[in-house]
This record gives sequence, C-alpha cells and structure tokens, in this order.
Amino acid sequence: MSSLSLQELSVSRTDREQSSGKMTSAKDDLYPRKLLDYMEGFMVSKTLFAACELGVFEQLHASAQPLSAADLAQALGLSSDATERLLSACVGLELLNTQTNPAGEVFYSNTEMSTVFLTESSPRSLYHSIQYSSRTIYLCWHYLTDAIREGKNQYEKAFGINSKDLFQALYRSDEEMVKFMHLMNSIWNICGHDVITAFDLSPFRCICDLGGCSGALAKLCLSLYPQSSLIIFDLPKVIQTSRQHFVSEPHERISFCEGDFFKDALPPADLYILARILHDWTDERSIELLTKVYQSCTSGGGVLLIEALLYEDNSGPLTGQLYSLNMLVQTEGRERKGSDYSRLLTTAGFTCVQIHRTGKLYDVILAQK
Ligand code: SAM
Ligand code: ASE
Repeated sequence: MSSLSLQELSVSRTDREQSSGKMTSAKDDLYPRKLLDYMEGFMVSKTLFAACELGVFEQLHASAQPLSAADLAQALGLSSDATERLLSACVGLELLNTQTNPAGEVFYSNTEMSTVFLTESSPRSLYHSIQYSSRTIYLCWHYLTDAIREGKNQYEKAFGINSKDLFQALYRSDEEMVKFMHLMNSIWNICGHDVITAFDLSPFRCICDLGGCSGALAKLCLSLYPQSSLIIFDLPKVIQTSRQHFVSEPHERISFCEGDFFKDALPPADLYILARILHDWTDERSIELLTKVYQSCTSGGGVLLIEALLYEDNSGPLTGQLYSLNMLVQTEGRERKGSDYSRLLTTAGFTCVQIHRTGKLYDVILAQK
C-alpha cells in the first residue's frame, strides 16, 4: 500500500497561514479542510440553484435599490426567515453584496458577477445552464455510484424512462428538449468566440454544423466569416424548435436540414462542425459518424471538432474529468484526449490533425480530407 503522509492528507500549513494570517500548531495539519469543502460542495451548488430558481438575482436586478430579506421574501412569496438564511449564504459565496443602515437593517444587491452571469436577460447569462444543472444533471448524479457499477447512464432510475435511444431519453418531453437547447445555447455566450476563431475558417465557404441544435455556433460563424454560408443539421423536432425560438429571423446565408446523422445522407459541405457531438457516443459510433462525414466532405474540405479535451496523461483538467463522469450518467460517451480524437479522425480517413487548446472549457481540433 502506498503511504501518504499526514501532511499530504491535510491542507498545507502555508495555505492555512495565508488564509488565517496566523501561525498554527502541528496538530492543525490533521484538519482536512479540502475534504470538508468537497463533502459540502453540493450545498454550494444547491444554494446557487435555489437562489436562481426562486428569482433572487432577477428581483434584485429589477429593483432600483438594494432590498431587505423581508422585501425579497414578500416579492417572491417566500418564508422571510428562510430567505434571510439563503441570502446570507449567497453573501458568503460572493453572489450578493450587503449594506447596513444606521438602524442595523441589512439590504442586499447583486455583485457584478451575478448581474453579468446570473440574470436571465444578460448577453452572458448562465441562467439556463444553472436551471438544467438543477433540474436534470443533479438528479442523474444522485445515481453516480450505480453508474460506476453498471457503466451506463441513469435515466431509468432518475426519471423512470428507457434510455435505449439516447436522444429520445434526453428529449423525453418537448419542454425538456427546449431546456436542453437553452443549455447548449448558453455556454456559447461565454466561449463561442474562442472556439470559432481558434482556426481561420474563411477558406471553407459552405459550413455544415452537424447536430447544430439552437444555431448558436452557426450564428457566430455567420458574423465572423462573412463569405461563408451555414447549414444547421439536426433531428426534425430540434430544427423546428430552432427555427421557431432561436434562429427566428430568416437569413440568406443560413439554411436548415432535418435528419438523423446516423441514418440519413449528409448535405455536402466544405467543413463540418461537430461541437459536443462525439462526446455523446462510443468510439464505434463516433468512427461511423466521422466516416460518413469524410465521404460527404468535398476534397480539401475538413472537419472541426469542438470538445473539452483531457490532458494526454489524464491528469486534468478537473472540469474535463468531471464532465466525463457527467457523460457517463447522461450519455453513451466520454470526454477524450486530443490523441483519442486524432485516432478516431485518422481511422475515418482524415489527415493533418491540428489541436488548439483554448485554456477555457472547450478546445478545438481541425482535420482535413
Ligand atoms: N452542437 C451543439 C452545441 O455544441 O451546442 C449541440 C450539441 S448537443 C450535445 C448534441 C446535438 O446532436 C443535439 O442538438 C442533438 O439534437 C443532435 N443529435 C443527436 N443525435 C442526432 C442524430 N442522430 N441526428 C442528428 N442530430 C442529432
Ligand atoms: C451533452 C452535453 C451536456 C449531453 C448532456 C449534457 C452538457 C450537460 N449535459 O452532449 C454540457 C456540458 N456540461 C457537463 C456538466 O457535462
């Protein structure tokens, strides 16, 4: 058995001294601060989820001045005492600021981070990602232990539905499909620009976004590459919703194509974008899809993969490692390393695989036919 020293198991003295500003005794090294933080991490998530779902940030944003807990409780129809505790935890998480009047009454307002990322109408809003995390992902993660035993997603236990057809399970109702589309859409508010500008895509005049969903990346391509035209390819129900709610203004350089990318012919194009597609599927299905893409691709054309890449030695990044567990509880796939995608691409016939790490959530791989 390998032996870790107590020093390694606990937080280092330097870390603690920096945070407390005091000298500490050797026995404090037995205080497992990091483990306690991990153990209680779900409370942080749930506090954020509850404050968002109850409309706390929205209400404070709409108000001309800071509000007391009683004001907020009244406006949102909540228990006043419970609201005070929720707001207090939000202050601890630096999601809210407070000011106290001479009578000792406390008034709350949004921090800048909350205004920018947590209000629904902000151009950088994560509101829909938080909703989906709270209402769907959190419930699947309840069964993570079972997922590790069984090696498969947990829709049957979490929602009582069969998951033989992955996207039938993910889109178990129209409402759930729209929520998923909002989730997909919202992250590109934060990292869309980096992934679409990672490589110069201007030589590719006809670009097909396979599994293009809400059209967020297609719209970005449109503005960044004014010579190119875009085809958004997705399942019929998704395309219909995309046209109704997400890309509702007709645009001469955007067209839509309804189909199943495993079963139907793909529209010919110079570049196929597959953003967060392969991570849903096994290696076998990914090669099947990439081979189809290769066959439909014009010569000199290419494929652009947008995925959260793991480091080659699997040592991180932590977000990718955790997302890979999320792919386990929610899909049939996994997150992969650059070399894994390289192998899938070359098996399908592609060459010249170039990898661009953005340092943010999603990285980019370009390969050529
Ligand atoms: N590319 C988008 C993004 O990154 O925001 C969406 C990624 S989402 C994880 C996967 C997308 O693939 C969904 O829009 C889904 O509807 C689509 N999809 C799944 N199976 C499909 C199939 N068999 N044929 C066409 N599209 C499919
Ligand atoms: C998928 C992407 C996601 C399928 C299910 C999903 C995301 C959440 N659920 O292709 C976005 C990435 N976030 C996480 C936590 O994995």
